[in-house]
Order: sequence, then structure tokens, then C-alpha cells
Amino acid sequence: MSMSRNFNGSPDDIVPDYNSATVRPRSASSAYNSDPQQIWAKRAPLGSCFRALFLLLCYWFQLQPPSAMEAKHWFSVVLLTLLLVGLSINLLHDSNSSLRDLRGLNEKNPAAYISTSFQLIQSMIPSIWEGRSSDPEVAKQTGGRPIAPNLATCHKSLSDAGRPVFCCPPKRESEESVIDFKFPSPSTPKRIRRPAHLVDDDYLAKYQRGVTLMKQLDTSDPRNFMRQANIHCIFCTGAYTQVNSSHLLNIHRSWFFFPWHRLMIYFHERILGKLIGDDTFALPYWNWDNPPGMIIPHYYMNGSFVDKDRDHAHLPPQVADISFDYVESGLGPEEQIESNLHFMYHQMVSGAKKVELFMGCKRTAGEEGECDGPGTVEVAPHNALHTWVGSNLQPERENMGAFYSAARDPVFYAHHANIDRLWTVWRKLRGNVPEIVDPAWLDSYFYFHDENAQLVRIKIRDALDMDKLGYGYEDIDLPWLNARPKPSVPPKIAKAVLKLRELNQNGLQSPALFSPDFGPEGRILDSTIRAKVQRPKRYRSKKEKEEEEEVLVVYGIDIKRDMYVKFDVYVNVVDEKNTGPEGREFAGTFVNVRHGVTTVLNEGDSKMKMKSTLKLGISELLEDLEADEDESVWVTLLPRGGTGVNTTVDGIRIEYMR
Ligand SMILES: [Cu+2]
Repeated sequence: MSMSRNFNGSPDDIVPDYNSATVRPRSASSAYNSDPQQIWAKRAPLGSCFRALFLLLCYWFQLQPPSAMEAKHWFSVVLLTLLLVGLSINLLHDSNSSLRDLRGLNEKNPAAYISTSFQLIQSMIPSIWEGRSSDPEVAKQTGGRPIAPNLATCHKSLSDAGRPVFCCPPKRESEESVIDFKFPSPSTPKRIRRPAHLVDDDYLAKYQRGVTLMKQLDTSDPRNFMRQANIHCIFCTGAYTQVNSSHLLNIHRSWFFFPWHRLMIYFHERILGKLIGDDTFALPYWNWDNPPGMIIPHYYMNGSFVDKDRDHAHLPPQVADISFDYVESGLGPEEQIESNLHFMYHQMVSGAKKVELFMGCKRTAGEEGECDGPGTVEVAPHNALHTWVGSNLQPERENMGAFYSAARDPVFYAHHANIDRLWTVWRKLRGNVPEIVDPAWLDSYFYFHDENAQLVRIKIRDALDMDKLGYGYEDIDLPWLNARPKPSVPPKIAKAVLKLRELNQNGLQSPALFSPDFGPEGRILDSTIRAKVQRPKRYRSKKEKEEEEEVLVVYGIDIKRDMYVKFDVYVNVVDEKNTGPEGREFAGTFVNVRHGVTTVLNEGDSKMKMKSTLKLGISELLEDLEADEDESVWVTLLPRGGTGVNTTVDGIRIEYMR
């Protein structure tokens, strides 16, 4: 489907320049490293083939001086040369032990040398072939085009009960004029976002007036509060199809999560500033990762900040449970705060050592580029807190607890300001290195209305520099930075207990232990699942561990109904029921928030149901549990609050991520 609309007065110049771009990923450090040469090299580390060729030819000439060689020998040499040169072009990776062995053999044992050479060449061919064609994961990593919404396609939605839900703008945005985003002038004062628990009354009066004015705008004005809220509904339910595709566009559970939400609240903030005539106005952030900020900020109980659809048991002074289990944690305020800090450490530090683990999976255009794999912070606190705030009396836990209605609660914007801030904190912790340099991400673009109600097109690459965007965050302590959890049971004792339990599998007392591949039907998460998972590598050096994070992959997560789903994952845990994020055995969590609505497809559209993948970085955890030289680990999946009944999991495995 193509877009027909005016863009700066000149038609047709929207789609071509962004969508015809050939994508040549070039990252060297990112987890999305998609350079085909590197991927193949990883699969078949061959070393310098030129060197092999040289050694091989030298030996050939040693055996048979050129003068004594017949024509067919020359022919073989030329053939061999061509073959090796061809391979070398694709495979310039220098560190191959086979080749080192080859050189050694050259001096000691000529016969073994020749046979090894040919084995090496033989071994190259199938592995290169496989690398190119048979592994869908590899094929996926090598391609991918940027994503963009087709504004002419907004779909209707229906609630679970079949009641229509209107998220689409009253008039198609494809009929509006569009301009490209321009950074604000560097001379305009920077907007500094402050923690919500520290803002003063004057500021609040201003902010409150902004929200009131926004709510008073007519719904024909895209800056109207409900229209703002509906942007989130549109992008979380897949209400737009993608440009040049009949596939729906979603921004959650992938690498679009952080930048898209940044942009959404960025324009929201500027609109508020415009309405109150203050170009320094900045949103507050709900500082739920810091003890004094771990309650819903008090002012959300007043005036236009009120939303009656919140869980009344969670209003101030209740301490937030940032890894909400759908049932009350039963922890006192002090214990809850401590648990939250350990959980933050896990989501921001030990579980987020590689880009994909934090940012989410690589989603690119079309059905073929689809993925479903959220990053640590998106899963929780983000998802968990959405649900924790939403009303337990509403069918879909509206407002905050369902994506379609979440942004109707003013606290949404402070929640997302903190999410956005944590992105910058994580970035800073890793030295402000660009996290993703893949054009499929950088050149993806979205549309928002700016403070003048003008539709603006903006690329992800323009959403990465806060200074240029003209806003920033007031610094605040990161009390979770040193909250590294400790094993809840001394590791040696834990391992002895687990071994004993395994031996007594048939005994009445012992919980069943499954093989980590749960079969094509998967396993229902209606009760605790335990599996013994093999570790492909042991005895890794410190350097190897730094370069390659060990990742526990819970794959094939199939959520059969639109429900809140939460399960926690533990490694080598003895008593999971009494171990939370404060225990080092806690390896992470999976949380699904309700969407709240079903999108009604336009004719000819395709909707793909995809299973989700949870990736958990466990290198540091394994060290702390003294398990990093073990050949296997015991993994426990613990469904929370009865939320796993409609969910199956296909299995668990361990991978390594660069
Ligand atoms: Cu969202």
C-alpha cells in the first residue's frame, strides 16, 4: 500500500527516500551485529585462508618441483587457488587453530599435513553453505528494512466484550500536511525534568493548568488530552499497517520500545509548554527506582491529575511493587524497598550487559522482520507498574493496566519519563557508546503532532541526543547500583540439595524435573516448571566472559489470551517460593500487559501471532552462585498470581551473546 499525501507541498517524497534505502548493517559492537561476514566467521572460524593457501602451495611445490609437474597438476593448483581465494573473500577471520596445527604439521609430518589440509577445505564448504542458507536466525540478522506506519490505514478496535474502542484520529492523518522534524534552536533554554517527589507547588500549579487546558481542547485538535492518549493505543494495538506492507505495526516488545516512547512524551511535553506559555516546561519523572520516589506521587491525587481508575490499594502511601505478581507481595515498606532495589540492579546492571538484553529484539519491516522479545526494563518495572497502578475493578485493569487506555492516566507520562531517564542512565553506565548503529533502527520513522498541531515526521536517529532535543534530567542517586543480590542459600549446599532431589526424582517429596525441551506443544505454566539445562561452554576465561554474555533463553512463550502474565525465572534455587529478586538465584522475569483491545483488520491485512522469547543475562549470577564451571544448571519457571494458565513455553536453552 502506498501513501498519497502532501509533504511540504511536494507529493511522493515521503516514502521513497526512507523506504527504498538498502540496509547495510555495520555495527561492530552491538548485539545486533548483522555483518554477514562476521556471522559466517562466527559459525566457521577459518582463519586467514590466504595463509592456508600459501602453506599448501609451498608444500605442493616442495613435493613436486614445477618442472616435473604435468598439465593436470597445474590445473589442480589453479582450481585450488581459485577455490581458496573465493573462500577468503568471505572469510577473513584470523584465529583458527586448525591452520596453526597445519603449519606445525608442515614441518613434522608431510602426509598428515596434506590430509589435514584437505579435511580443512572439506570442512569449510558445508559450514559456509549452512551459514548462508539454512539458519533462519542468521538470515534474519543479515537483512531488515526500517519500519514506518502507513497513516492511511488506521484500524478500528474492539474490546474483549466486542464493544468498539476508538483510537484512530477523527480524520485520517494521511490527509494532513507533514513536515520533517527540526531540532529546537540550541539557544532555547533546556527543559530539565525533575523527580516528581521533589517538584514545588508553583511548578505543579503550572503543570496542572497545562493538563486542564489539554483536556479542554476540542477532539479535532490533535493536542487534546484524549487524542494524545490514543497515540499510545494506536501503536500498541497495531492500528496502523506498515508502509509497503500489510503487516501491522507495533512498538512494544522490541528495540522500538525506548525511542518511540521517548518521542511520544517529548511532543506531549512541548504541547503542555505551549499551552501554558512556558518554553522551559519539563515533565516530572516518577522516580520509582529511588526509595523516596517509590510511591505514586501525591499530586496525582488532585485536580486534573486524578484518575479514578487506579487500584485503590496502591494509592499513596503504598510502596510500589515494581515487579508486581498480580497479587500483593505481602512485604512491609522496608522489605519492599529493598526488594525493589535488588530488582533494579538486576534489570539495569547484571541482566542488561548486552544491548539486546536491555533494548529488546531487532524488529524490522514486514512480516519477515517481526520479532517478539522485550528488554529487561520494558518487562518490569515498566509492564509490572502499568498493571500495579491500573484499577483491579475494571475488566481490563484500565486505565494504566491496559495498553489501549494507559496514557489516559496523567501518571503515564511521569512513569514513561522515568523509563526514558533509565535509558540514558544505562547508556551512561556503558560509556555513552551508541547502542545500535543498524540503519534498520536508525532510519525507522514515526509521526507525531508538535506543539503547533503540525504533523511531524521523525526518525529514530533524531531521537538519540537529548541535548539536541533540548531536554535533560536532573541527576539523582542510583541507590540500586550497588544492590548486588547475594545467594539465599550457600551455593555448595544448594547444589548438594538439588543433586539429591534429582536422584530422588521418583520419591514423593521431590518435584519433577523436566528436560529443557518441552516439545512441540510446550508446557502450560499452570504450575512451577523445573528443568536441567546444559551449558554449552565451561571454563571460560575472564575475557571471554566479558565479550560473550551467557544468556538463558526461555523460548516459545505463547500467551493464548490477552491477559496479564507473569513468571519469574530462577537458577539453582532451592526454595523459589521464598526467594525474590533479593536472592541471587533470581534470573529475571517475564511480564505481559493486557492490550485491552483487538484490532479489526482492514481488508487484505495480515496479522501474525508470534511467540515471545525471554533472554536473561546470567554470567554474573553464575559466578556468584559458583556455577560457572558446572556442566548444567537447574532452572525454575515460577508462574505468579495464577497468571500462567493461558500460557505455554516451548523450552529453555543457554546461548552466548556478543
Ligand atoms: Cu507503551
